Order: sequence, then C-alpha cells, then structure tokens
Amino acid sequence: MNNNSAVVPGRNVVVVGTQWGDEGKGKLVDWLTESAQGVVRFQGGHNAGHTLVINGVKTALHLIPSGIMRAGVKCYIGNGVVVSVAKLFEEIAGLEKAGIEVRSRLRVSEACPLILPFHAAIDIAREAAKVKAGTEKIGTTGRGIGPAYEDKIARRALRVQDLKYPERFATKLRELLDLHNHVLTTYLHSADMDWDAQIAAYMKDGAIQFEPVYAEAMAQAEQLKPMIADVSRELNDAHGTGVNLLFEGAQGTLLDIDHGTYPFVTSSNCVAGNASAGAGVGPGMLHYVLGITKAYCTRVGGGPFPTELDWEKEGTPGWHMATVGAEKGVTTGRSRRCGWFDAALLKRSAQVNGLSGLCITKLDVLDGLTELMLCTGYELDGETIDILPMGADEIARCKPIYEVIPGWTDSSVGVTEFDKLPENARLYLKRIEETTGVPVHVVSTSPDRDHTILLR
Ligand code: 2SA
Ligand code: MG
Repeated sequence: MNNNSAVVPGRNVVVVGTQWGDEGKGKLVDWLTESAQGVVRFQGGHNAGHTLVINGVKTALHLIPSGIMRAGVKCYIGNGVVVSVAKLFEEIAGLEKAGIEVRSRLRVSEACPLILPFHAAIDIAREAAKVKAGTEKIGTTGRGIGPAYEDKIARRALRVQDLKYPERFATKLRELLDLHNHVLTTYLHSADMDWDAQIAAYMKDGAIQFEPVYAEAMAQAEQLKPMIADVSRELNDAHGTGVNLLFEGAQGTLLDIDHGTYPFVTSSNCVAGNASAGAGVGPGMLHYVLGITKAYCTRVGGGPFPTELDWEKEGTPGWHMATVGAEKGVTTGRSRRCGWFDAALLKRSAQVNGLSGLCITKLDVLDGLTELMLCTGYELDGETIDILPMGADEIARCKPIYEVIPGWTDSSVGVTEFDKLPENARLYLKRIEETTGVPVHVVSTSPDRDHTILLR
C-alpha cells in the first residue's frame, strides 16, 4: 500500500504530461486516485492511450478517465474533450467484460463536441494528401481529433447535447455532411483512397452517407442518455462537499496547440490551465500541478525533437530506451522515437503549466546504460539559449548542449524507497531537479501501481 496523502491533502490535483505524451500519466492518475473521489478528463479524445497495470493485468484506456480502475470513484468527461460515442461504448464494453462497473460512475458533459465518422475520414485523407504532395505529415492518430475541434471552433459542431433532439441533430448533420463531403470528394480525392472497413461502411463514392451516421448516433443516444450530465455543475457541487478531484491531462505540453511544437501538435490545450476551461471549474479549484516526466524523451508522430537518438540501431542508447521501455503507441501501435532527457524543454513545460512538482517515470528503463546525457540548453543560430523556443522551425534548428552523467548498473525496477535506488540514479534525479528548477515529488520504477516512490 502506498501513502500518497502528502500529494493530495484536501487538494485537487492536475496531472499533465510535460513532454510529448506517453509519460505515464495513466499509472499516476490511478495511483493518486487512492486519495480522490472523482477523476476528470478535460481535453483530447480517444487519441490518448493511458496504460495501467494492476496486479499484473494491463488495461489501456483512451477516453475514459483512469480513475475507472478504482471502484466507487466517479469519472467525468469534461466539455473540453471531443467524444466519439462509438469508441466510448467500445471502451465501456471492454471494461465491463473485465468486471468493472462503468455506467453508474461515468458522467459525460453535454457540451462535448462529437467526433463523427467524417472527422476521421478528413483526418486520414489530409495526412494522405500531405504524403502525396511531398510535405511532412503531422503523424496524427487518424482519430478525427483535429477536424472535430475545427468544427467546435467554427461553431458548427454537433455536441453530446444534440443527441437528445433527433430533428435538430438531423438538420445539423446534413449541413455538416454538405460541407465536409465537398472537401472530402473535391479536394481530398476520397473516392480514390483505400479506406479501411470501419470508414468504408459509412461511405459511397468517397462521401460519408447520412443514414448510417444518423441511425448509429440515435441508437447510441439512447444508451448514452443516463450518463449525459452537467459536468461543470456536478464538479462544483462535489468540490463543495470537500471531496478531492483529479484532473487527468492527455497528450503532453509539447503537443499543446499553443505552446507545443506547432504545427506538429494536437488540436487541444494540454496544459494544466485548460483543466479549468475544459472541465468548467474555476482556476482556484486547481491546487497542485503534477508534471509527469519520463526519465528520457519520446515522441510519436512527426515534428522536431532536439535530443532524438538513433533508436533503431541495435545496441545504442536510443535502441535501449525503445526496447526496454517498450516504446510503442498504445492507440496506433506506432514506434515512438526516443532521445535524451531535455531540461530546457522541461523549463518551458514548468512555466506554461505552473508545475508544483515532477513525477519521474520509467527511471528503471535507464538501468544498465553506462552514461547518460542531459540536455541543459541549445545553440540556436549562433546563440546559446536555456529554454525551448516557440514553434517547430526554431526548435528544428536547435542543437542540444549536453552534460554527461554517469549511469548505473544495479536494477531500480520495482524499488519503492528512495534510499534503495542506485546512487547514480539518485544523482540523476538531483540533476533533473537542479536543471529544470522543479522539485521531484514522485518517482515511478515500473508500470505497476505499487512501484512508486513518494518523496514529499
Ligand atoms: P492527433 O491525432 O491529431 O491528436 O495527432 C496530433 C499529434 O499528437 C500526437 N498524439 C500523441 N502523442 C503521444 N501519445 C498519444 N496517444 C497514443 C499513445 C498515441 C498512439 O498513448 O500512445 O498510439 O500513437 C497521442 N495522441 C496524439 C500525434 O502523434 C501527433 O503527433
Ligand atoms: Mg499514451
């Protein structure tokens, strides 16, 4: 049993990824949920892949908050999340099969924009068009996230709320299909593409058909109705009763639409402040921000990555991270690119999130490397800088400046006390604190819930 009360003494905690996602947020949210009664997702959609290992059993979650793994905890999908109801029910079915009660514990905001089949089609067709044109693709998950957020910002999205009103839903859906089918067939040449069965089922001559989308949405609406809620109000009411809430970020700070490596980013704000707007609570309700940080760096998809290593060449440190760390996308199965820890990137993350403390994950993956490199800044156009610059172009020109840190040979896997970590692993953590300016409050030494060290 862990005692994580020091992290959440009567406070609401925001958990964010400080790098490019896949830092291990799911495990930490689950661990922290021991002291929380509600867990809230506030951005992203089923592009996320949060892996939890409990008693050796692995569960991957995409849309449902990681708190679902603890009986009795309420889970909320806030208005900032884009929701594919079809994928939500797939996930619910998987959890129910494993004996987990979901429906009575899950609340879905009526203000969530819906992800519908044409969003995924546009996402995939756009990436294909980039490849055809010879421009670098974003490397999206193909889940329709960007196109769904575009509809939201353009004030034309169908939202969860609309599922309650069939006629209005039909009218809005027709309007959306007129617009998006025009783009799909005329500009993206969707009729010439090789669609997988899931999307092909809704398509004729490259255009998404009204009937199958409408019929499916209406069938799902009936099932979803008991879970549709005024999440903002419920969270405020819950807070009023003194319970602890956890806000579970998805993706990571460098994928944030504003602060990330734009345009190689996702389409939502992944930073801690968006827990407020994306859940419908005031910023004063967010008391502590835990930055989940991998002991090295990974990125899946395109875009610049200053400390990237050759992660395919056997025997190299990058290959070690990729193989020992099992660095594969949880949603798409893509290989994640790997590289050294970047303190200058973390500095940016610390500022835009207002980090209270760091949780260093996957420290054990570095066991056995003889020496580690830690990036403390970059050379950019002849100048030395100590923080990640803004946007992909400048970041792509950054040449990392490294300091060398001795590695360790002893195993740190499953260590649950700080003093039992190899000496050089403790030194590495100290250098991370010194170079990022953020205290390390938690260390994770394996994917297992119980292999977690609390430092303060
Ligand atoms: P999108 O689909 O529009 O959000 O893609 C835009 C960029 O955001 C990245 N992205 C992610 N990066 C890491 N992990 C994510 N979730 C899955 C996982 C990803 C997977 O946990 O492994 O399975 O591939 C995630 N979701 C979005 C994406 O790679 C693009 O760079
Ligand atoms: Mg992930």
